Amino acid sequence: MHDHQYRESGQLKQIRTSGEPIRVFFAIWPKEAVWRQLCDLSEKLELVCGGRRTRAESIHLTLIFLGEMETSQLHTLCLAANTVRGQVFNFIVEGIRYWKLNRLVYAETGETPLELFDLVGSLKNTLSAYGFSFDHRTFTPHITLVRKVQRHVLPKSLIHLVEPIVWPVNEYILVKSEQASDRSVYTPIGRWSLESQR
Ligand code: 2AM
Repeated sequence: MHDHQYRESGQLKQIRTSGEPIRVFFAIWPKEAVWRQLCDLSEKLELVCGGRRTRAESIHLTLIFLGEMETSQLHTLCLAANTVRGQVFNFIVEGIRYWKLNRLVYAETGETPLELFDLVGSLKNTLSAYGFSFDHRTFTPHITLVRKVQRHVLPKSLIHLVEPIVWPVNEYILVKSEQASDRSVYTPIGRWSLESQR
């Protein structure tokens, strides 16, 4: 085991890693009230659509999926993230959609906040400059709520939520993804604060 140290909002944190390759992605993760609302939504959808809802603790929005890398690269990845600047924003979950090709239902926003586009753009530029590779397709924010959907008849009240979910975002995280027998297990390994709007 090795300890990697990196700066996180002025503090030093430690990541314990083995010599195995590690699968990682950057994401935003809901807390408390927003988390509960997204869980409720996934439970309702599972009843309507069949399939398997995302486990409560795994609900998130991916910013950049990096995939597998050597654990020795993690230190540099965190140093790169230390140089990224982003601003706080509200992500408004306005409704849900069915993605036929992947047989999943996800939550989406009507208009992606500029701060979110800027954050992802800044992460992409910085990670590229540090030599990391990832998928360069246009960022389409989505929160996967149900997989392996069996019925794609979605209730109108959920396609456009009567009460949109307002998700205040003030940090983003680096997540380790591990494959358990039948599911992915996500563990946060780094956390970076976003700056308050002036
Ligand atoms: P998904 O929810 O649409 O599957 C962890 O796997 C996270 O990274 C998920 O949010 C997943 O999106 C996203 N992701 C993006 N590209 C991926 C890829 N090529 N393989 C696995 N996950 C990917």
